[in-house]
Amino acid sequence: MSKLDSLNSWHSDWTSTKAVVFGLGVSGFSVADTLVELGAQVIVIADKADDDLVKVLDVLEVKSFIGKSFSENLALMEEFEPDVIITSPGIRPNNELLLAATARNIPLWTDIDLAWQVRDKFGKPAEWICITGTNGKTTVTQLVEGMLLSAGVKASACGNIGIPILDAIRHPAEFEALVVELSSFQLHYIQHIEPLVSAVLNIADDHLDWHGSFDAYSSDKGKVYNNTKVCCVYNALDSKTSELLAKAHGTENAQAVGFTVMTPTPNEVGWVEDILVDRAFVDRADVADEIATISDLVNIPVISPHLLANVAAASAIARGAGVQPEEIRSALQVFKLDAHRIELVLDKAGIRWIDDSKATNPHAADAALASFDSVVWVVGGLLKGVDISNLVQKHATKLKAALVIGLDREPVLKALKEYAPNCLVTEIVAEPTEVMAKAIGIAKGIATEGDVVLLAPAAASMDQFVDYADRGNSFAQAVLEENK
Ligand code: UMA
Repeated sequence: MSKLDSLNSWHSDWTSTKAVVFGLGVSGFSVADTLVELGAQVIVIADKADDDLVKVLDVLEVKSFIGKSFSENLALMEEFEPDVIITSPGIRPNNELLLAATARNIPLWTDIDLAWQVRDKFGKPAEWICITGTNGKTTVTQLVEGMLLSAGVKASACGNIGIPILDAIRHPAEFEALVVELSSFQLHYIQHIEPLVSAVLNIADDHLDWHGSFDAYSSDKGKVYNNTKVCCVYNALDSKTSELLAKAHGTENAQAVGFTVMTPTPNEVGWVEDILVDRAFVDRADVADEIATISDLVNIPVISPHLLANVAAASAIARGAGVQPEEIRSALQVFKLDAHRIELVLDKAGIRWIDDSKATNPHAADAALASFDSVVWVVGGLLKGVDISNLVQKHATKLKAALVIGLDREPVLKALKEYAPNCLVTEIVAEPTEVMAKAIGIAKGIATEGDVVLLAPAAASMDQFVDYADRGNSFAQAVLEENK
């Protein structure tokens, strides 16, 4: 039996455990901080880190080694003789230090694995509701959190959404349920968790450069279903999600429930025109319960098909976790989308200017483009090894114009030339600070009544902006400036 096997509780004796924390961002810091609280022996290794975090580690008397070479890091690890290495999710599996640790049979965890072991800090552990997918994860996680809160459950969203799960585990509120957004990176490394309810919302190309292939990416996502206790939710219109469920293990006692934007069949939650209907958590196959209607979504200015899918998914997940239909309806009535998700920036002279900067891959951009009929499209950025041609081909007829931003412009220009010959294409060559002003200036000259000027770049933002929020803000600022 390995030493780690006996460390299955917050209240285990962690004092003789040695852990290398690899990476010092949001999750790495929460891991080091938790291990200190547990009394374990910790060192932190990272290629780079914020000075502020290093200073806090100094106060906690944790040694950190930042920006060392691989051979220096390896020497540190060998001298320290860790029982476990806990990696940040963003670090790639082919990282030399991780490969060296694996070759030496040092177990590899992430913050999620540590959180699972110590989830009983306050006695009865919170139930975990785990959500993944290529797109919509954050919105569905927030919706489910709202539905649980509406049912009077002390719930918190955490994980890839930005709140490290260990912060939620240690929170004095003593949560009863954690709605855990899991990324493909976290799932790649994950060892063993037992969700109450789990869901894969959809699977499309993303992060292929990190995972190496689509199959590797999607099978990592499918790990979320393993050992689910009560309910596994899949997308009835995306057969890849049900295929992943079929391959999962430890789901024998869990109910499989589909969600859909179409009329639901038995065992599904979906939409019959404007009515959200439950045909899964009902007594008989021929019964359908109304959960809510579109008019309950009072705070959502643009109701897109993917929002309806997200609402159906969240409702299926919440019903699986025991939330009643009327509690779901109350949650929907107060729900607001985060910024940069099909956000209406301006509606003037019949032209709508919409910020969907969160569309960081073609699948997300597809959902945005599907919501409108005549589009002046702001597209491009870092493509992350993903091909954009299918997206262009699918929406070619509605593309009035395209303004191509970002570093990876060539493949976008090529796809537009080949598949959207009638689309007016402009390549935006400008300094990062000028990109949006230039693109929006041109869009203003092209868009007419009935058009939507849509920022849905189908690509990551870090080539020209700090992040997708910065890109969206820059779009909004340029739109308001140009329409003064
Ligand atoms: N580092 C190295 N070497 C490397 C890469 C990173 O040393 O080659 C170190 C550096 O110290 C760096 C740190 O690792 O500062 C960064 O770690 P990280 O990239 O894992 O990011 P964290 O700050 O720990 O944040 C992570 C998630 N980020 C990623 O998975 C990239 C956050 O999701 C998450 O909110 C947070 O943990 C808390 O759980 C963000 C994200 O962009 C939102 N996720 C991706 C997405 O949604 O597409 C997957």
